[in-house]
Amino acid sequence: MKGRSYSRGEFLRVLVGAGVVLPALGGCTMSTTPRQSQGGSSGERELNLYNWSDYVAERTIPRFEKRFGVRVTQDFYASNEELLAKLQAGGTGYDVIVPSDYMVEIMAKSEVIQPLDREKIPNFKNVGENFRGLPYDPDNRYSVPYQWGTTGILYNRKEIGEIDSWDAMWNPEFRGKIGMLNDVRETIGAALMRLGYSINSTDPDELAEAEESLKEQKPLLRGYFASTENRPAVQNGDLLLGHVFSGDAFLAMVENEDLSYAIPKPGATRWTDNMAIPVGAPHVDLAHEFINYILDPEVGAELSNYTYYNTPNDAALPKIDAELKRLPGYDPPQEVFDRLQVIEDVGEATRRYERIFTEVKSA
Ligand code: N2P
Repeated sequence: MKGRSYSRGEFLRVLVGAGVVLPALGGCTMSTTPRQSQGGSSGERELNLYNWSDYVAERTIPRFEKRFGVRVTQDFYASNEELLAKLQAGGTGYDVIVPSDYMVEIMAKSEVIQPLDREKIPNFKNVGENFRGLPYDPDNRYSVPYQWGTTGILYNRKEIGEIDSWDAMWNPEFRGKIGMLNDVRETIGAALMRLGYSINSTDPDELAEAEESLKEQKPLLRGYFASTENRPAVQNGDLLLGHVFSGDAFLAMVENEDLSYAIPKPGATRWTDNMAIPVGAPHVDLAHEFINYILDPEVGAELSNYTYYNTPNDAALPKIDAELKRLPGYDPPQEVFDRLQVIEDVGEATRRYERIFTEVKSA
């Protein structure tokens, strides 16, 4: 490394290598610009971004601010449902949000996001064929892809040996050392897939079985469902197995070679996250500029080289770190890819999912 463009993992390794102690390493979220009320008298342009935690590169935002003479404020969420609830409560002032596949569809149907002006997003041309016109937004009317990845299990291979199925998360041997995501669709989805059902099942019997199986698993969990906490907990040994998004797993693996990532059998999630503009966004033009900026090849590559997620940007692909491409599971081989499932809007059954998750959590 030449000391200029570290990805996050590399940057951390350099610090650790230099003997710098990072007590907060596990739980840290990236530096954020605190959300501020309006009222700047300078006439400076503002953009309000609401994104998943740990989901931009260190330089993504500062560079945009500089290049466009803008001030960006950022807030963070840990699930699609948290994002939706916030928007439905109204008056958020957000300009750009980053929902996953099924949530784009839900938001478009419930009119909380607005159609994009594609003329203002010339870099859309960089988006790969496989990431355009996906079923949740067939004409990319409301959304353009941001990053993609899988959801699986980050685990301590040295302690428990190689694993390849969801059953490991239900193994009583690992009691107290298992962490599932606090995510209604991912967590019920894991239970459904373990039982051999579709992640999008709306069959009441299959869902009841998934509920039973999550209730059976619950005493084995560390105690609570968590999202951003699972990675650091596996890193510090509090968990042996954590249900995580792939980028989180890869970040942990480059820090500690005892850790591995499983894309479990018989099925696991493949997701695409997307940029969209809420209805009522105060800075719609600037929101388009931001979306276009993210789709720049350089910016897109930098983003994925830092977060360790995959890029849907074909023009960015040649700039993705070779080290990253070598990580097992980063570029799933065809036979693994074939068992991945995409979460879809389940319509009416959404309420049933919500009820099940609430009951599992309070069981
Ligand atoms: C980033 C979370 C990735 C989003 N911390 C999963 N869809």
